[in-house]
Amino acid sequence: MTRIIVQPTDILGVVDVQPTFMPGGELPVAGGHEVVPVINRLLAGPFAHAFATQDWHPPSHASFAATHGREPYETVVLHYGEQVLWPEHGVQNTPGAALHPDLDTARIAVTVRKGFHPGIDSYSAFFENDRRTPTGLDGYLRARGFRRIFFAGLATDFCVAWSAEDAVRLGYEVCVIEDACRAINLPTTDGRTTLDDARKRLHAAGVGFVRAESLVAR
Ligand code: VGL
Ligand code: ZN
Repeated sequence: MTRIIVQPTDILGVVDVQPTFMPGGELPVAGGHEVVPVINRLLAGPFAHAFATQDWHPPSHASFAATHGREPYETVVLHYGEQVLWPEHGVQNTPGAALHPDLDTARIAVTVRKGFHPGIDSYSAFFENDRRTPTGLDGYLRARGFRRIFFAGLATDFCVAWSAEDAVRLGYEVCVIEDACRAINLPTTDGRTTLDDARKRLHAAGVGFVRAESLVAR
């Protein structure tokens, strides 16, 4: 099915397209680099407007396993709830934390940095992981009149999923461009994965799943 992009009110959300989340980076997502050309095609064609997010942690961030003397991918409870502990990644001003150098940023009007408060993580483009403290992106999007957000980037089951859920909660129409995303895909209970769980939550929230080639400009 073809979907018409309504250029004045549709925006592409480019989530955490940073070398730190790609093979060779600190928190590598399998195939993470493959989203770059797909996103560049979306930015050159169907979408006139885009925003980006950038994971931007201080050293010794609360989401880093080493900060707690723990191993990566263990889960802990912090003051705002459960937190997966990650290898050190997305450290401010390191090469891995830059937007990927091949990303076409011409149509990216705003980049929201997140996760810079030392004691709290931020997966979502809209709120810190307490799901209350805003990043300010909602104000920007509202002021510019955007009503529908198409998400692309990394990782499907964490920052893309949390952003998409919050966007629904804030009243946007939301789609995830599946082939413009890649997942971390951690095992959860009874043979499921974080990607299975994220998909289920997003479907329940009314998020649409689309493929890049189905999107065309009017
Ligand atoms: C992300 C884990 C930690 C993401 C960021 O971009 O999905 N995942 N920080
Ligand atoms: Zn992070």
